[in-house]
Amino acid sequence: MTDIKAVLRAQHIETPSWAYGNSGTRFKVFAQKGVPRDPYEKLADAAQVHAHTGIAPTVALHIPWDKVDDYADLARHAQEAGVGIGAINSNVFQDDDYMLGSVTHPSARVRRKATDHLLECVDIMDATGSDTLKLWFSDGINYPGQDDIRARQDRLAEALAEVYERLGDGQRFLLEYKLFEPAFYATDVPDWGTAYAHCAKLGPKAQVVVDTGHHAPGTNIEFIVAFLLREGKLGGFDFNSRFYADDDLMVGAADPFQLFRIMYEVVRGGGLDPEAGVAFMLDQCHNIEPKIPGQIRSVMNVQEATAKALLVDRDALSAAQAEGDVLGANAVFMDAYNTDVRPLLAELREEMGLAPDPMSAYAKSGHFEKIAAERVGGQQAGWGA
Ligand code: PSV
Ligand code: MN
Ligand code: MN
Repeated sequence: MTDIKAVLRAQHIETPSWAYGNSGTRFKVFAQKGVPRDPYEKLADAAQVHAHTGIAPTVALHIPWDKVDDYADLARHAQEAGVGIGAINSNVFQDDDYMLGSVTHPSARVRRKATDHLLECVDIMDATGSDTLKLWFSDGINYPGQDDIRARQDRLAEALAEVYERLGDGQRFLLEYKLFEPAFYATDVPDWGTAYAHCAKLGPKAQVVVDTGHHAPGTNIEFIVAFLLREGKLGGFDFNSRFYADDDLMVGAADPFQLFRIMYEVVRGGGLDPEAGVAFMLDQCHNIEPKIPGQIRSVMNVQEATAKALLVDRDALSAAQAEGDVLGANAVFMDAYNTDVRPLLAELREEMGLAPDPMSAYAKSGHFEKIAAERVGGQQAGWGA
């Protein structure tokens, strides 16, 4: 039988630097107390999440939201704080030049500028030791006929090929898809199929990232996960929750059962093996809730879903499936989901030298009071920054 605790101890969940900054809605950014004033302080906050959960040892950066003069210095600072630099997220969506697109823009000048930014992100990977570049394009069109859908795919393929060529040994890029927003009529990378086709053409260093908030309502995300993992093309997750669109709420908050189903397919496909290279990242913003506890809660939610997925009695499930025992198979699956794994995880944390409840441990630590007093004028997470 799988040593569930050993697997859970080895799981790594990456938190995003932008989750620690001030964020809000299209209507208002709500400033909170103690929010980081620079990327260095974001890393310090991420280190708190790791210190209390023991399983969040890396932080994703977003460029230029986390622009600094010396990235090697930032990486050193991260290490001193007890975390490492994870994925480098590119940003080709916040410049006036990108109104009609970035790498798929009709103008060669704008495409060059966008691709140069992606290449600069690979330079930052070199400087920080990051092995993953995450690409999300807001590119698309709002009106039928606005631009040539097929030509935009050609331009996308050209840019991706140039970035792919630039990747060094041990580096990869993850291509993220999103159904809609900010483009509404036709998005250039709208779904996993489009992302998969571009990545498959390029080779093993190109994989797909599944942002759980980027699908149409009712989409069977676990099917996508199973399929991509089977093809060796599941590079990772951007975890969050959605009720309506790209809500970016805490993972596991809206639909913990869906998260369990996703994690079951990860377990089933060997996606928790470190060699599988699946990155478990959070992509969220905490508009109304405190940031560090919001991240701690999110990490715990992924961990709980993973524990439940590991508890599925695979032998019993296979036997029921082979016999065509529909209700029996479903019962095996639901038994695992309905198990309260919190005592198991509390025990695991104590074995790791941590407090059994990271939420109350953080609340009691006095860290929030300290940063609230020290930091004045925290940074905005990114949008409009
Ligand atoms: C886009 O909606 C997205 O999911 C991409 O991953 C961006 O990098 C991120 O959100 C920005 O928060
Ligand atoms: Mn995302
Ligand atoms: Mn998103």
